[in-house]
Amino acid sequence: MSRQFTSKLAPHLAGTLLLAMAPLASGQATGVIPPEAAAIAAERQLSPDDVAAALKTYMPSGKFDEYMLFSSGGHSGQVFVIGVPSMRLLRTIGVFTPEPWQGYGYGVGNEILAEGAGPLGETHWGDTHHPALSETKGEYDGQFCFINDKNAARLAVIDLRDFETKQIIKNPLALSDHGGACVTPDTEYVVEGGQFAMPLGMAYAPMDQASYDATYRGMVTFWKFDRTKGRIDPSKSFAIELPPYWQDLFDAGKLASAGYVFGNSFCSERATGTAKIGDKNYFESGCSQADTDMLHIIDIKLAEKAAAGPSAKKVNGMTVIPLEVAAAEGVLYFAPEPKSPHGADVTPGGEFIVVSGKLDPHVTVYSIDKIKSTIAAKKWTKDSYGVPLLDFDSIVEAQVELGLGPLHTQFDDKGYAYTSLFLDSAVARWSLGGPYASKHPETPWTLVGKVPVQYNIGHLGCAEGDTASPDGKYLIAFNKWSLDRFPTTGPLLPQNFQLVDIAKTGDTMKVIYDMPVGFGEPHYAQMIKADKIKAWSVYPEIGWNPHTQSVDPGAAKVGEERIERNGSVVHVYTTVTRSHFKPERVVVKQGDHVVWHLTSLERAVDATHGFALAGHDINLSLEPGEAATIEFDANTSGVYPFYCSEFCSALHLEMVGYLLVEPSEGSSKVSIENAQPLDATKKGI
Ligand code: RUQ
Ligand code: CUA
Repeated sequence: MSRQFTSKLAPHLAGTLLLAMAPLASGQATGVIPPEAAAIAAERQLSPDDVAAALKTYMPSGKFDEYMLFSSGGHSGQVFVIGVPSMRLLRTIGVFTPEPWQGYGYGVGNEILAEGAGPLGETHWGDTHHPALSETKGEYDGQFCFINDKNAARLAVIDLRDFETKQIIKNPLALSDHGGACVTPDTEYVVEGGQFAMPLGMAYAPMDQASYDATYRGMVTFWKFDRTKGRIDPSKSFAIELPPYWQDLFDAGKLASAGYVFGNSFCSERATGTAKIGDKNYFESGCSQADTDMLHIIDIKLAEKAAAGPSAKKVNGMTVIPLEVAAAEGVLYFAPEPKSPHGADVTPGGEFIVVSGKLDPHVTVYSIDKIKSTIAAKKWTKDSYGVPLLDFDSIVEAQVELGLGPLHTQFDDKGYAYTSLFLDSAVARWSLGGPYASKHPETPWTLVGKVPVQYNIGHLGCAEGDTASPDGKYLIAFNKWSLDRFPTTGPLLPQNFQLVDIAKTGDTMKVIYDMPVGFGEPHYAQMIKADKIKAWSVYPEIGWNPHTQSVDPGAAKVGEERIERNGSVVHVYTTVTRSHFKPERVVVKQGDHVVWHLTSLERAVDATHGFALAGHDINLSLEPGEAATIEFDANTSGVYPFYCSEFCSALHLEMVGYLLVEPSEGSSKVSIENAQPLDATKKGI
C-alpha cells in the first residue's frame, strides 16, 4: 500500500481500505492504486466491501466482460444479452415481440412471427421464461439459443452467429408451456413441457371433475433440432401425453443420467378451481392439498421407440405417445416429490436430481443409480393413470434443510449447489455428496451459508451453471422485487439482477452489483464464457440473407439497381451504402404490389443503415452485407419519403429517397390545384 494513498484518510477508513485493497496491494498491482482512491471512497462513504465490489465489477472502456448472460426478456418477449461482471446490457434480440431497431416485424422477420400463430391468430408479445444455450457433450457450445413463450406455448431458435431469431414454433397441442427450453446434452432435442392441463390439440371440453380427469392432459414435447439447418424439424419431433398434473420445469439428464429427462409437477391433485361465486376451492389451495406431487422421469430412447411404433397417434399433425403406452412401455415413471415442488435440476455429472418443495424448507435429492435399480426391481405402485410410481425411500439420496421457499438450484466447480429461497429472499449454498464430497471441506449434504438478496428471488444462474463443468466465480440472483434498491419509477418498479461473488469456499458469498431490470419479469438466464461466442461482426458476403444464412440470389447487386415492372407487380432493387440509396426516387402506380430488395454494400464493422418508409410501418436494419426484401401494396397515392434511420455518417440526414405512388385513373391527382414543379427539367435517376 502506498503511503500517499492513506495519508488523507480518516484512520478507520484508512484501515478498512487497506483491508479492501490488500489483495491488490501485493505485487505489481500496488502502483495502480491512485492517491485519490481513498478520498473518493471516503467522500462516497463506501465500505471496504463496496470498494472490493467496485473493483470486481468495473469494466474499463474497451475491455470486455468474461461472460455473457442470455436472459429471458420476460413479458417483453425478447432476449437480453448482458455482460458479466459489468452487468452492462449488450444487445436486445427480438424474439416473440416485434423489435423496431432491428426491423424485426417491421418488414423483415414478419414471416417468423407469423409461423408462431395459434388458432386465434398471431400473438405479438411473449412471456419468455427459460433460455437454453445449445450444448455439445453437456457444455455450452455458443451456437444457438432457444427460448419458450409460456403464454402461447411457443419455442424460438436464435442463431448466435448474428444474434437473430430464425424460427418460432407453435406447439400444436397446447396453449401454455413452461418446462422449456432445455436441451439434451448434444442438443438432439429441445424439450418443451406444458403447464396448464387442457384437451391436447386445443379442443373444447367441460371442466367438471369427471371431464377434467378424462380429457384434460399435460404434455412434454421433444423438438428435434437440426444443427446444420439451424432449425427445429417438427416432422422428427414427438410429444408424450401426460396426466393433467401441471408439468412445471424440465431438465435433461447428462453423463450418469444421459438419456433421461426429469420434470416436476405441481397440481397432481387435479384441482379445477372455483366454479361458482362464493366457492372457496381456489387453485391456490386445491393444488397444494397433497403432501407430494410427481417427479416425471422419462426415458428418451424408449420414448423414441414408442413414437416410431404403431401405438403413437397424431394430434394436429404432431406425433404423440398416448399416456397408456408411455406408462406400459417404460417411457414414463413417477416419483413422489414433497410439497408443491418447483424445478428439477441435474448435477453437473448427472448423478443427482434436485427438487425443491416450495412449501417445504428442504430440497430433495434423488439418485439416478437408485432410480435405475428401483426401476429394474420394479419397486413401484401405480398412480391413478397407471404410471409406475417409484418407492420414495428407495430413490432418495438426501434431503437438505435450507430455508423457506426453495425454488431453483444451480452448481459450481467446488462441489456446492446453490438454491434460491423465495420466501427468505436469500441464496443458500450447500454441499453436495457423492463424487462432489472431496471438492469442498464441508460435510456432504449440509447448508454451508446464505446471502440475503433484494428481494423475492426466483431463478438464479451460475457461470456455466447447468453444464457438465460449471465455472463457479459468479452467480446472479434474478429477483422479482426491488422495493428499496432504486429510485421509485412509479408504482411499477424494476426487477433486480444481483451479481453474487461465489469465488471462495465456505460462508463467504457477497452481493457485488445490483442491475435494475426495467423490461418485464426475466425469469431465467444462462451465463456462458464470452469467448465461446463466435459471432460475425459483418455478414460473410454482400447480399447475405440472414434467414437462410446464405447469399440471396434475388438480392439487389451493385451495378444492377433497377425498377422492374411485371404487370402490377413492381420489383425494386436498391443498394445501400454511405450515404445514399440507389435508386433514390421510386415511382409506382396506385394499386401496385411492391417487392423491394435492399442490399447493404458495407464491409466496415458497425456501418449499419436503416430503411424507414414513412406511413408504411416499415423499418429495416441493414447490417453490413445484409440483404432484405420487403413487400407491400401501394394502395394509397402520395409522396412517401424513405430515409436511413441509423446515424451512419456525416451526411446521414441526406441519406433519403422518395417513393411516389401515382394516383390511378379517376382518383384525385394532386391536392394543390395547378401546382407547378419548381424545376421541371430535373429527371429521376
Ligand atoms: S419458473 S414461473 Cu422458471 Cu421459477 Cu417460470
Ligand atoms: Cu445510412 Cu444513415
